[in-house]
Amino acid sequence: MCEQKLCGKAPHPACRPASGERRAASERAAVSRRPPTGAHVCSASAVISAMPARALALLAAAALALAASPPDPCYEDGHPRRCIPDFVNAAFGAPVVASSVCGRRSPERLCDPPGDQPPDTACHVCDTARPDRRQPPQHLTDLNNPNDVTCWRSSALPTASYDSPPDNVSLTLSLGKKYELTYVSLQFCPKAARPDSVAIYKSADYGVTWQPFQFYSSQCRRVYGRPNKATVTAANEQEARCSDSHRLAGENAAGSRLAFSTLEGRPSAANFDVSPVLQDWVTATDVRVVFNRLHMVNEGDEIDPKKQAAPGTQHYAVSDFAVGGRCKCNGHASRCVMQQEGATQQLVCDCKHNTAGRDCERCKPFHFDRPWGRATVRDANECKAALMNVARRAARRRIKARSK
Ligand SMILES: [Ca+2]
Repeated sequence: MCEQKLCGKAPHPACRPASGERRAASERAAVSRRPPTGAHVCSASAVISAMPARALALLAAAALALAASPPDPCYEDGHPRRCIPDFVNAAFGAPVVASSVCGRRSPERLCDPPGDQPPDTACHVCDTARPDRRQPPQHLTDLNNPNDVTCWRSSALPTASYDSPPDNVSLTLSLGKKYELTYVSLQFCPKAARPDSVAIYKSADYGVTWQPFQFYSSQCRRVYGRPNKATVTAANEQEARCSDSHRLAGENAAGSRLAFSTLEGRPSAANFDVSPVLQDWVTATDVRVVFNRLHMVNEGDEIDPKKQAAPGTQHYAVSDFAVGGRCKCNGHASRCVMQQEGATQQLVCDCKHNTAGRDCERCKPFHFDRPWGRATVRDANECKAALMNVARRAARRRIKARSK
C-alpha cells in the first residue's frame, strides 16, 4: 500500500483507486483488507519514478548492502542457534604493564647466555631515550614477525643466591573485555635465557581479584609449594598446576616458547559446553605473568659461564606475549565491536537472541519470559519477550472463562 504522501496530494496518474472493478478475481476474496476510502495503491515503478535521485541512490546502496551482507551465524532459517566470535590472539595490540623495563633511568648493558659465541657478542645496550635501543613492553603485543623480532627486556637482576628473594618481575596484560582463553604463550627472545620459575595468574573482574592459572618451575614444591604435574580430578578442575616440563621445550632461531593450554588435562574439557566450572576457569579480562627465578641456584652449584650471562647483566627478555581465545559472549553473539561509553570506547558483544550486556550475560528488558541461559549446541536458550507470556496468560483466562 502506498500512502497519500508518496503519491502526492492529488492522485498520481500512476495511482489507481482501490476499486473492486480493477481487482483480479483472486483479490476479491481479500476485500476485508481493502484500504480505507481515499487511500491509493501505487505500483512499485510509480513510486520509484516519483522519488528524487538522492533517495534512489540511497535505496540502491541499501539493497546492495543487504545483498552483500553475509547471513547472521546466530540464526539458521530464522531460528536462533549458538554462535561464537572468531578465535583470535586477544593480546595483539593490547596494553601490557611491566614492573621492570631496561634503560629507563640510564643506558643499561644486558647480556644473554653466550653459549658457544664470544661473550661480548651476546651483550647489548638498552636505553629508552634512544628509539633504536628501546625494549618497551609494547614490543610484547606488536606484530610478531620472525624476520623482525622486537623484544621487551627487564632491568638487570640482582645477583641471585640460594636464599635470595624471588625476582617478582611481572607483566600484566589487559584485554579490556571478558575472553574465554585456550592458551597463554610467551616467546622468549632469540638467545635469551629461559626462566626457571614462572607463575601465570588471571583476573576475571578487570584486575580487582587474581587467581593462579599455572606455575612452571624446576622445583615446584620449593618455589610454589605445589607438587610437580599433579593430576586434576573432576573435584578440583579450577586448580592451578605446577609443571617442570617447560625446561624440556625445544628452541628455534626465534627463541623458545612457553605455552600453557588452559584445558589440557582437565576432565570436563570434552564437555566444556555444559561445564560452568571450566567456563569460569577459562574466563579472563587480564593475564599476569610473574617471573620469580631466572635460574635456580642450589647450594654448592657452580655457574656454567656458557649457560648463564655474567651476574649484573642477567635479565628477562620476551618477544611475544600471546593469549588465544574468543571474546566471551555466552553463545549469543558472533562478534565483538567497539562501543562508545562516555569519553572512552569499550569492546562489547554484538548480542543477539534478545540478550544484552557486555558479554550477553542477561536478557534484554521485557524479555524475561524464560530465565537467561548460555547457548549450547542443542539449545540457543534465546530470551523471549515477556509480552508472549502475558498474552498466553490472557488467552488461558479467556478459555477458562468460556468453560465456566
Ligand atoms: Ca614482539
